[in-house]
Amino acid sequence: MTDIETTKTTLNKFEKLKAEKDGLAVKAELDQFASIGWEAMDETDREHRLKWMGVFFRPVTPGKFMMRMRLANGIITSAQMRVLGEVVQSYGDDGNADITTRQNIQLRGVRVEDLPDIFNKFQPVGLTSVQSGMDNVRNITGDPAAGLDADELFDTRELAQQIQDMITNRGEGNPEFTNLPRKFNIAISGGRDNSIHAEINDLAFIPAYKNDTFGFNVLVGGFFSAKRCDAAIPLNAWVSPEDVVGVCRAVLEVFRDQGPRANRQKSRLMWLIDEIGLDQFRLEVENKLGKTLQSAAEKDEIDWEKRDHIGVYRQKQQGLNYIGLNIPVGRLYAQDMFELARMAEVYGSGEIRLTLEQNVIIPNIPDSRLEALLAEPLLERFSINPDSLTRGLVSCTGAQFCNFALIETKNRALAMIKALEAELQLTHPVRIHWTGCPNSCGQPQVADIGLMGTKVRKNGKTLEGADIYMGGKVGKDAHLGSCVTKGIPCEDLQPVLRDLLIEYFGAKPKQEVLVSI
Ligand code: SRM
Ligand code: SF4
Repeated sequence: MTDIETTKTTLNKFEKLKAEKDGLAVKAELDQFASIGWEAMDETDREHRLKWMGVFFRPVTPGKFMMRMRLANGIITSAQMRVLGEVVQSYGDDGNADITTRQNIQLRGVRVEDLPDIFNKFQPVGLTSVQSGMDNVRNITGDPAAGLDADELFDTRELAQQIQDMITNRGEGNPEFTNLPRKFNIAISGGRDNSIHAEINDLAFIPAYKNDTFGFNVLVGGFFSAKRCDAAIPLNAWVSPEDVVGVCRAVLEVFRDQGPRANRQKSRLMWLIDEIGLDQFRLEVENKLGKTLQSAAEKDEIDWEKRDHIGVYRQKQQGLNYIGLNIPVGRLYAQDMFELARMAEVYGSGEIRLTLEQNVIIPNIPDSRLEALLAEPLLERFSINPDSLTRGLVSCTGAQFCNFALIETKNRALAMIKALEAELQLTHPVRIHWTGCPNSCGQPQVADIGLMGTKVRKNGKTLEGADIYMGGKVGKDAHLGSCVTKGIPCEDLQPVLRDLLIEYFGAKPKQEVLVSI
């Protein structure tokens, strides 16, 4: 047997399906899928290849697909938001949308028969969902306050868009990067507070000066998976803003051409770095780039605590403000999306931004319009001043729509926070992240308190439960938290969380507060 034949016979299911037919090929077949319907479609096209167009079959709701967009730097216009609102509105009770932990939007309820129509609506407003799932590069994250923040060192918006355009051929789809060994995350930070969680990306750029010139230190290999979680490590490289897109391309080419593909549990970038060593990996990147990389700047400029952007903030532009609205667990309905679009147009510049904490920013509000905006009824639900636990709450999709989930997350997270806020008085936000399974989409390892779904046995019954993570530090000196307690049944979680909040986060029982007053 030749080497090629040996490789072929050992291809895992996912490598096989990519080798048989490029995922992006389904783009030309959408009309055909729409006419035959989801049940008649080839199973592999339906359950896997459609993800190259950002369309995800949901075994939990067969026939009602999820659609994951791409919003570089988390920026969306009011016209785009309205189009997304129209899509979910057309699905009635089945339709809604979620802001994701990568500053992005996912739509629910989508039917295959509507896909051609939906993509026709996306095109004129410049929306794309291409290459947002499976073995592709995920949404490119950047500072939520880019271009607004007087203290920023670099406005990340254009670079985030350029990286996305390079990877997706301006949203049309780019076969150069449709067959990576695994998913890939890229983030770029231009501020001082590491707002993009650089440490949990496969490739991240953080601000750093070299000889008084602005550029970025490069981190590589950060990732979470069910089997292994690692913070990104320094590549010992400093790049100027002009070289960022080129370095992304070079790293992706090395990953694509040399990344391990045999075992899906061992295919993320860090596994390649482990295999060939960091120095060799850096050399391979230089070879693809066609020039040598400069060594990293001695220190980076991440020296602030992470901000959540909830509230009202002055922009660097005289007389303008941005407001950050708390969207509980990121869930939006069509009417909310229309309202946000209207408010962005009436009070701002028609722009909306999303944060990694699943919240919304409306920028460019003149001083004279601020008061009227703050009186809008939507702000009663999407508060600029939420209670301390609501403010720091993040949750992945969970069992409502995700078949990997071991527990229901979003609704439970909201109910739990309400109950704890009724019991406790807190003086500062505590970041609680829920994730429905060890895949860690809700990033429990970056939280003050992280909750990871699991199954537990109690009184002879199998129940939904959670492992508890603590110690996640974001912003400067970011580091990952670790599991401190395993297998608490969800029904017993509230008192456990209450005790943690009292012991470690200065919470006081409300009755005690009343008595001491
Ligand atoms: Fe994730 C798979 C949802 C951010 C690690 N993730 C999934 C799938 C596609 C599984 C599935 O097919 O059901 C989930 C879709 C559920 C649904 O219907 O919504 C899913 N992931 C999400 C989102 C929506 C969570 C959220 O509620 O915000 C986030 C979408 C981001 C986006 O806009 O692209 C999301 N996922 C993350 C993150 C966080 C991040 O990127 O900062 C991680 C950990 C970081 C990382 O990837 O290194 C993450 N998701 C995973 C993994 C584990 C990857 C691995 O290497 O093993 C999987 C499973 C897989 O890829 O095999 C996964
Ligand atoms: Fe689904 Fe698990 Fe990701 Fe939550 S963490 S969205 S349950 S895959």
